Amino acid sequence: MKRTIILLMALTAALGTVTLPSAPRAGSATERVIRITAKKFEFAPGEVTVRKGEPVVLELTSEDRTHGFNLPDFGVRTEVKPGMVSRVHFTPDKAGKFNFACDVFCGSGHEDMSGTLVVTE
Ligand SMILES: [Cu+2]
Repeated sequence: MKRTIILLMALTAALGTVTLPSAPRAGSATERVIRITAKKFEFAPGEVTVRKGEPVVLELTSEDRTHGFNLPDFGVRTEVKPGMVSRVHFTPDKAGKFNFACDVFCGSGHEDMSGTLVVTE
């Protein structure tokens, strides 16, 4: 009986030490933050390089009017409005070069408003 109690106490202590260190969730701390500015009719930077498997958060702002940011290969899409920061989170799971583009008509020149996401192995 006494042995059972000691065992239980040991187990409780062991479990306690297992659960404690994971308490504060790292969350966005491991994400790489990439800032992209949108304006007629370009994204800056126009080319962004990330690593496959590395979680990223894109922080998009607009310098003039509402634009769109569409990166279809990774299912990423958001609107970019002046005075606001639009955040999109994703983890690239394939390497290569992928196009992103504005998909909110913003004037003549809109068709050329695009950029490249380079994902390295
Ligand atoms: Cu546009």
